[in-house]
Amino acid sequence: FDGGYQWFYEGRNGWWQYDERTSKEMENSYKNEDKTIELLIAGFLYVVDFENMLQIRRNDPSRRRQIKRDFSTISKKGVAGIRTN
Ligand code: V3L
Repeated sequence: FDGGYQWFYEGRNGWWQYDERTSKEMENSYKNEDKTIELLIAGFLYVVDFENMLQIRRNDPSRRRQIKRDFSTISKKGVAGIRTN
């Protein structure tokens, strides 16, 4: 979307792009300067912490991943667990 930016979460040795719907939700919250939002992903609730740029599983905060907002053209593993390269 906007300016060619997308949202990404950390994988084992690279970045995964968030699915389209979630990315849009994150972009809206980011623009709104929200500090956190909650996401439902594959049956789990996650908190996105925009101040620390982390995604944290609500019922197990040890499960955390770095996130970033970057150009949609960066090298990535795929989208939401679906490999594209
Ligand atoms: N979108 C989709 N699936 C997610 C997301 C998300 N934002 N966050 C976690 N999961 P955890 P490699 C990832 C999945 O953080 O080989 C990738 O999408 C997560 O999937 O412990 O390590 C790949 O499918 C994981 O399966 O709560 O790069 C897979 O890992 C599960 O939720 C392997 O990627 C638990 O994640």
